[in-house]
Amino acid sequence: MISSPASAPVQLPAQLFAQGVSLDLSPDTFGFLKESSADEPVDRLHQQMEEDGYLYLREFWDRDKVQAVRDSLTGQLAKLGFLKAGTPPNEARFDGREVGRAMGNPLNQRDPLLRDLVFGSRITDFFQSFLGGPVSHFDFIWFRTKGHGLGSAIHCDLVYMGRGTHNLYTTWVPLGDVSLQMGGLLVLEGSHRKGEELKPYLSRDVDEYCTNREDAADYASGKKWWDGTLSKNAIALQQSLGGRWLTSPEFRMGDAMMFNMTLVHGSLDNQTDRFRISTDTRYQLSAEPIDSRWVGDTPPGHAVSQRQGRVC
Ligand SMILES: O=C(O)CCC(=O)C(=O)O
Ligand SMILES: [Fe+2]
Repeated sequence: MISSPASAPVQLPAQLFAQGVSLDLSPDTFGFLKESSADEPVDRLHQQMEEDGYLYLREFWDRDKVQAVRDSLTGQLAKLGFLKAGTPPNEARFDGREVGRAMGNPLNQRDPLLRDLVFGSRITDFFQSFLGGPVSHFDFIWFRTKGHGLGSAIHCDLVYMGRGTHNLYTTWVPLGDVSLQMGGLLVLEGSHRKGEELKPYLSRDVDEYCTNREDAADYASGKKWWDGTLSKNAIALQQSLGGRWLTSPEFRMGDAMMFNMTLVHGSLDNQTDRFRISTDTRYQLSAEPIDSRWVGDTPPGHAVSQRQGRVC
């Protein structure tokens, strides 16, 4: 049993896993995210972001609005044949076939309901006030449709999107209620303050390679790629950096989880027979430089054309 900030004690499942590693669920190594509200004064929100590296905003959007997006995406999954035959699409029952990683995910980037949610005025007004000026977002939307099995590897977002301003924020959006067993976002407490320890990692970029290394040609041609994983072992990483692993007792439709580029995170493995569906998107001041991999009608993303060599 462990207390969540605002409510009754939460009954934890027997085990929770990150990349197959069973987490230590004792209170000094595991806990729940602090909750904030978008209505708090902006100074308070800045302070919270500074302190924690994230803002977990409950009920940021109307549930109905998020449900409409979920309906659209589960409808697409059903049409594409990913859902168990004869089950209601809203249940998003996994049929054993993975939908694909964020880069190759077949869900529709242009879905108007989704774009209205993640790029609409509710969130852009929020960031305009939070950042203190007109905001832009990356055009690319990262879809996560995780069936039974491993969650996302542990990483910081900076290594995937650090070619523009680092004053950049991710918003992770659960498109359905996500139980502990279904595997929501998992963040390492205080890790955004570990700049010194993480310097060698944070100074890298997944599309960069060392021209003075033997395998430079393999990286330049796309034969090899570093996937940006910080660690495959959540326990070992926690032992070296400190902090508890944090998640929500239940991420609910309508919640928004915003965090900075240096917060260490991944997601819990999915122990259920349903897809965990979420998106993540990025916001920054329009006046600051933007990482060109993620803008335009068809952002190049991690295409080989984006590889850059340097002497390391
Ligand atoms: O949803 C996930 O599994 C990972 C999300 C993530 O890495 C992000 O939001 O930056
Ligand atoms: Fe991430």
